[in-house]
Amino acid sequence: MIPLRQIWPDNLAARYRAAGYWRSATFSQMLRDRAAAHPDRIALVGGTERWSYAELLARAERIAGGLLALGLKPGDRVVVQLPNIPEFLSVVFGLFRARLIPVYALPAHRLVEIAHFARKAEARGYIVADRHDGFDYRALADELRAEVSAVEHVVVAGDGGPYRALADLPPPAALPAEDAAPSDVAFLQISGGSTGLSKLIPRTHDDYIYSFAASAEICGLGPDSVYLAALPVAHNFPMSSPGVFGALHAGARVVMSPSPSPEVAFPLIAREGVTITGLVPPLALLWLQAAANTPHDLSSLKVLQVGGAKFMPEAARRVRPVLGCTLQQVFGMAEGLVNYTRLDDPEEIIVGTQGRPISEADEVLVLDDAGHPVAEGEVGNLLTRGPYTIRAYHNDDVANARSFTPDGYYRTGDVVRRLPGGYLVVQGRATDHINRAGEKISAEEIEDHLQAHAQVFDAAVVSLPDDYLGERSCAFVIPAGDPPKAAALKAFMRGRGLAAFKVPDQIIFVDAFETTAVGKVSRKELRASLRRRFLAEQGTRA
Ligand code: OOB
Repeated sequence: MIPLRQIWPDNLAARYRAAGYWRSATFSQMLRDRAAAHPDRIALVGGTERWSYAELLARAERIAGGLLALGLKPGDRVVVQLPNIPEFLSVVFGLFRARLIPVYALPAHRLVEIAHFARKAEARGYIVADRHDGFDYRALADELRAEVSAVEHVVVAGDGGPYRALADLPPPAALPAEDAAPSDVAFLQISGGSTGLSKLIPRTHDDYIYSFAASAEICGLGPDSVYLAALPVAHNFPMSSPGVFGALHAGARVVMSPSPSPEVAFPLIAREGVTITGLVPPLALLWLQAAANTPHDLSSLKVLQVGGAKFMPEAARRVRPVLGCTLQQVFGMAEGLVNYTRLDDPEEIIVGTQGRPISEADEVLVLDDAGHPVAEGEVGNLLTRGPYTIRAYHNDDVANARSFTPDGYYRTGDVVRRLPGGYLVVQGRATDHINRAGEKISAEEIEDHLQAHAQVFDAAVVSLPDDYLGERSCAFVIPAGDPPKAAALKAFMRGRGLAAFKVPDQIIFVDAFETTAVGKVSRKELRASLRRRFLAEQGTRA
């Protein structure tokens, strides 16, 4: 197995420890400490379950022992694909306790993505829910095992069907006496996937615990806070900004919402006295609309976080008057750096910027295309390094060479302006991905799938502005002979086992792509020019 590593240079690591950013703690220790300090306090609410901190710990330890009894060995990687149910947290804390490595997949992922994660991580286990949102994950497990035979163990939260149910693990094996080391990789998170398939992001106990503990402080979390996990909790935003882990770190309560829709989330806010939650911009728009005449009492909500994609100032301005709470913009990335507007910032900053970094140790560069720093307020490429930003992806030399500078800065691909005080305004991005309501889609990956269709000669996928999604995906397709029906091409894409959000929203057939005199053009220029021409024809600005 390729070892998991995330290594900062010694001098920086020493600085991060000395400054107290890295606190030499592990996930298991954190849960044990909290359960010892306030065993009976409710940690987690979901469905009909209400678990105290002591109960969450007991369940995690039971799962840890059961997974080891199944035959998984410390160090093994386990793909976790669970929706927002309490078992998400008992499972991942169980994995940490058994020194197994979770690989986080989103409920929307399908065979293409899951098989990729399982192969890249060399996973031996797969933990899923029985069904969620009308989809049967046990059937996906069948397909995964047919494709990646190394995945020997499937465990199902709910009705196991042909597989082992989580509630029915074998009698627990002895747990490892030693905790992981704080500098060990705790889990693999997945990247937004700006080029090609998602990369795996190794995060250590030290760096991740720092990021959510500091986030919890910035977001004002305390024992009386109630965090609603509305977005899929496997994503970095609801997981750690401050998310469910930040809430547990603060001794607060986590409420799992099975869906982010106002119909499901509003009654939970009212019933549980939710004080803070996080949304992507399209959902925030939906909530603003629904809140205007809801019968549910939302007055407990103090902070609405919005991030994952750009929240436009006009919508941002409406949060306080409509919801009666503070907006907090969150601009983060699974690779590390997270920026927040602070709760007491002036309204212009809250509405008009995407916040500033968590830490004074976050080093931020804004560079022109030649690599020179731009003046304050000017547009440039964002690069960063710091105490919770990775230095390398797992098992991907090509991506590492492209995404990191020799002195360890991560090239975010985002184009920003930096204002006085370090506040960042996201202007766009340099890479060709589509940010569809916070879900990142690689143009390249989708073009590749389109080309697999017999009636597709060539395809270029671009983002188009969309009032609701922020961006939607549009595939320009040169047919090979008779063009297929757009609906048939979409069905073909779904049949490839891709997450549904990656199926192009719009397909436009064209006769040819323009070429330069030499007869070729970079994919990047091609996408840009197709997008420009289309928008000009529509009379919309790019
Ligand atoms: C979050 O993480 P990822 O890894 O899914 O996506 C990161 C990318 C950023 O590089 C940027 O392009 C975009 O998503 N993004 C934003 C944004 N927040 C993220 N673009 C504009 N405005 C924002 N507020 O999306 C993520 C991770 C942790 C916290 C929040 C979001």
